[in-house]
Amino acid sequence: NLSLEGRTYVVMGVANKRSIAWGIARSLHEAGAKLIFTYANERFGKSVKELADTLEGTESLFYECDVTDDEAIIQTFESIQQDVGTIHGIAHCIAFANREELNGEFLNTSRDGFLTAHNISSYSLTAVARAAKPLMTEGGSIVTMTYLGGEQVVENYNIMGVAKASLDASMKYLASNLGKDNIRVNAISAGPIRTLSAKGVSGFNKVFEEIDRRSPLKRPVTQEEVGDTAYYLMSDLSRGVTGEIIHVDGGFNIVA
Ligand code: 0WD
Repeated sequence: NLSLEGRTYVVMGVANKRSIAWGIARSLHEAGAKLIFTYANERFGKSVKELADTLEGTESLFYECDVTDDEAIIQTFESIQQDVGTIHGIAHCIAFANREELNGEFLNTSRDGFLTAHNISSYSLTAVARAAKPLMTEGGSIVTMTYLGGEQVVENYNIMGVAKASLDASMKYLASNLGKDNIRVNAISAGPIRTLSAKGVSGFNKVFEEIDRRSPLKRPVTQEEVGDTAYYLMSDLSRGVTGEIIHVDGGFNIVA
C-alpha cells in the first residue's frame, strides 16, 4: 500500500526549506500523511510553522523538543499522545557538532566536542524511540539520517563521522529490540546536500566536485530523492526491511 492516508508521522529537524527533514515532510505530505513537526527552540519554531503552512489541505501540529533534554523528549511524546493518539513513524533528522571540530585532524577532538556530537546526533535516536514506542500501537517505522563518513574516513567530517558510526549501530540495536512490536528502524545515508548543517563542514564545495566527477549518477542528490526514500521506508512497501542503511547518494559509496 503506497498511500499514507490516515497515518501520522513525526518529523524532527526542519530548520529551513533546505533541510533534509523538509524534503521528507513534503514526500510524506504528498502521500497523504498527517504531519507533526518538532523543533529545537523558538528560533526554528517560526520558520518551521511558516513552511508547514505552505503544505496544502492539512493542519500540522508543532512541538518544541530539544533532544538534549530527556524530560523534553518524554513531554513531547506525551503531548503528542494526548493530542493525536497513535503515530506511525518518525523521521529523525537531527545532528550537531562544534564547527571548529569539523576541519583539520580528528586527533584534536575535545572530550566536550565528542560528547556533544554523540549526545545530539546519536543518543537522541534512542531516547526518541523509547519515548515514541507507546504511541506506535499499530507498529511503525523510524528513519534516521546518516552519512558515509560513519562508514569510511571522509576528510573534515571527523567527530561527526564517529557519531554517525554510533548512530548506525544504535539504529541496528533498536531495530533488534523493536521488531517484536512491528516497529522497523532504518537509516538513509544521503549524499551531500547543501543545508545549514552541511555548511559547517569544511571543504564542502570540493566534495561536490568529487561527486560530479566520480559518482555513478554524476550529480548530487536532492532533498526530494531522500524524501521519497523516506516515504518508501514509512510505507508498507518496505515492510520486510529493518536495521538497514539505504544509500541515497547516486552510488557514490560503491566507487573506490
Ligand atoms: O549533506 C547533508 N546535508 C547530509 C546530512 C548528508 C547526510 C546526512 N545528513 C544528515 C545530518 O547529519 C542530519 O542528521 O541529515 C540530518 C539533517 O541534516 P540537514 O538537513 O543537512 O541539516 P539542517 O537543515 O541544519 O537540520 C539539522 C537540524 C538543526 O538545524 P541547525 O540550524 O541547528 O543546524 O537538527 C536540529 C536543528 O533543527 N537540531 C536539534 N533538534 C533538536 N534538539 C538539536 C537539538 N538539540 N540540535 C540540532
